[in-house]
Amino acid sequence: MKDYGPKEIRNIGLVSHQSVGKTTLAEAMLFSAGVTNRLGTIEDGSTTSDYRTDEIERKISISTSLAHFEWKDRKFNLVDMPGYLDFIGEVRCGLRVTDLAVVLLDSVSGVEVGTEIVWEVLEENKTPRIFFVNHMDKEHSNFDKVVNDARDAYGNAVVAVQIPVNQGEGFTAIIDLLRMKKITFKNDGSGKYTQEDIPADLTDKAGELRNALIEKIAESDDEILEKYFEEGELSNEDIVQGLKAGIISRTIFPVLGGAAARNIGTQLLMDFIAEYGPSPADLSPYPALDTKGGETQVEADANADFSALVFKTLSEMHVGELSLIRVFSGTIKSGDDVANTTKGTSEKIGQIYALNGKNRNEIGILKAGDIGALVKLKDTHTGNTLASKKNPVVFKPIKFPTPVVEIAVTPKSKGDEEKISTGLHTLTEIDPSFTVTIDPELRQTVIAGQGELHLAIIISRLKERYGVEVEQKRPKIPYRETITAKADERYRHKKQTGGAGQFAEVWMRIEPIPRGEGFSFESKVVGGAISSVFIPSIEKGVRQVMTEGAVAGYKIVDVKAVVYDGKEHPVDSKDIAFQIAGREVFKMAILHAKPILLEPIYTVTVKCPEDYMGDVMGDLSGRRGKILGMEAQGRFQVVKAQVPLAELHNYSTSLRSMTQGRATYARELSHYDPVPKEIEAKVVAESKEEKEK
Ligand SMILES: Nc1nc2c(ncn2[C@@H]2O[C@H](COP(=O)(O)OP(=O)(O)OP(=O)(O)O)[C@@H](O)[C@H]2O)c(=O)[nH]1
Ligand SMILES: [Mg+2]
Repeated sequence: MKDYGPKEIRNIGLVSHQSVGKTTLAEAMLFSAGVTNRLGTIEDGSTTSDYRTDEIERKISISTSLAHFEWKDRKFNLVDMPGYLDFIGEVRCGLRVTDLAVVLLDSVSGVEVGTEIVWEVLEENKTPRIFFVNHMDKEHSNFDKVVNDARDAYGNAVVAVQIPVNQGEGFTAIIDLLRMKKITFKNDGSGKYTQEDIPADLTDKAGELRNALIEKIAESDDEILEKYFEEGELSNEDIVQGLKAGIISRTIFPVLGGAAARNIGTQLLMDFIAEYGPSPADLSPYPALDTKGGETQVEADANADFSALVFKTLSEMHVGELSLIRVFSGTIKSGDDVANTTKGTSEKIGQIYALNGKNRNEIGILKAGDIGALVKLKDTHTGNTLASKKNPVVFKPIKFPTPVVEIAVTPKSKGDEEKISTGLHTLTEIDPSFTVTIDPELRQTVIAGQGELHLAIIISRLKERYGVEVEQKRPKIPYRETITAKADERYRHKKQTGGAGQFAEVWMRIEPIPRGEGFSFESKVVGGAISSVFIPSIEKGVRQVMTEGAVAGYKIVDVKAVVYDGKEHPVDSKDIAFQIAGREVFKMAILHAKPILLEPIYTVTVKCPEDYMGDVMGDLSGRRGKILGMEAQGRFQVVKAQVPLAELHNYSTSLRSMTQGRATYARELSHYDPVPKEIEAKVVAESKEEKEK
């Protein structure tokens, strides 16, 4: 392959609601550019980017894939991201290295919830973008309606640069408003086309839309706008410059269309990107941080100091870990020594590859603006920065969404604990939108992610890669025990077996203290009834009960304990005896101080379209939730409520099905509240049952 500079590279990210045709579009581009010699399909599992077994089986994209090709003297890097909401973490990674996002819209459904969610990430990253209305060969396709839909949602920057001629079944022809020609594709998937003048019945519409487009382009640059007022038209040069500027400044979101599965419109899209799409040189410099966290920049220049973002690590069967990187500045070669500036470690660069799905091609060098893969890095993971040791810049970390579903896992066979923990740990490094917490208090390992499918995929990878199977359970709730009354108890511990005996007697008062204050321990023993050396022993015994619980095996909170008297024996009193007496007297006191259970209450924030608000609030109340308030936020309503954690199991899944996937939610621990009596009895009974097992 030719050596492409930062002006000639196009880093394209494909994003959309699920199943709009991103992977199929990537396939059509690769075929059109001659990288593949047949058009793969989702149906027979033969596409370049959905090559993993789980993707082929489920017919959806799960991981980000890379592909590249040459077109019109440009090098295109394609980043094909999944559309299914569970994999939004992949989109957050991929969009960090995208210079131009192609947002696919369905020719019938237009803007969907997945489009809205992706749009938020695009806005955060300020990514230039164009629309591609796909599925134009479907019945009821309506390009104009979709363009209007997008304009309603995203404003006047949305402007059509094409008109479909025969949308719906049998779709083959498109009018290109920049060339002012009608282009007719062969309907055999070859992508071959012929070009003619615009037919008479469409000249008026084409003329009108072209004027609107030219006006929009003129508005992107004051100088061009002046020319436009003087001459009423724009030169080709001005159009290229103005359109490119509008795309970069995000004042123009051009809309194109086609039918990827039939390879119709693909090449017009590729031509459009080659001509008007921003290059790394256009978007340079890129923001970075210096070693002290101060803001700095890097230039898309192959001769500058090296810097790259590891935007994704893939753990591939039989290959090991592949680190996908985008070089933002400088050049990297096999054999180079570079810094991992996120971790403050050093990495030696081995082979460097260009990828087309699973196919790897060793290239040995990667320059500013380009995307490729590294293998066998020691300790570098998703989101890390690699940079020259001379100028060790760091890129801002990738922002991952917090998990919304969780499940507790235990090994199916004894002895697999170690393997599971290593496996899960590696999987979180690959995909930080998934987390693992080992909870010593409840003795459980909890995995959490973006949806049930996300967790199912993690569990199947654990089996595939690490050979371990797990049982899944509903995670235990971290209840707390506390008291609601005072109590006063005495306990004598006495043991006389053979030689040395044990003796200790402790008198103790306990009382509740305000919520959140935890634990307080005091000694008011006078006259040496208990020697001061044994006071810490008593406290140790009490603290043991505080962590183990007295009622149902949960941590005790908000109790004050006072030792005020007792007895000791000159020979038999010792540390262990007072620990035991302390433990037992405290346990008895708790049981007599009207103990109750507390449960964690979460503040839940749900964002959804107005239409679903009633259902969402009704459901929250059904979950013992208290609605705190509601407010409008753009096209959405946001409701805040406090809900017990015990009622939030699988909430994300039911919220999705309740709202056709149009709602999202976040949650955060607020405080602890008493558990209602009937539920408390159940929890206590369950914990007894567990103990007896
Ligand atoms: N009729 C028609 N079907 C299409 C077209 N493009 C894609 N499809 C079909 O739409 C389905 C989804 O296509 P994909 O390429 O997997 O879509 P995707 O956006 O990559 O899906 P995810 O990555 O899972 O979100 C497949 O069955 C494709 O064959 C098209 O232009 N016309
Ligand atoms: Mg896909």
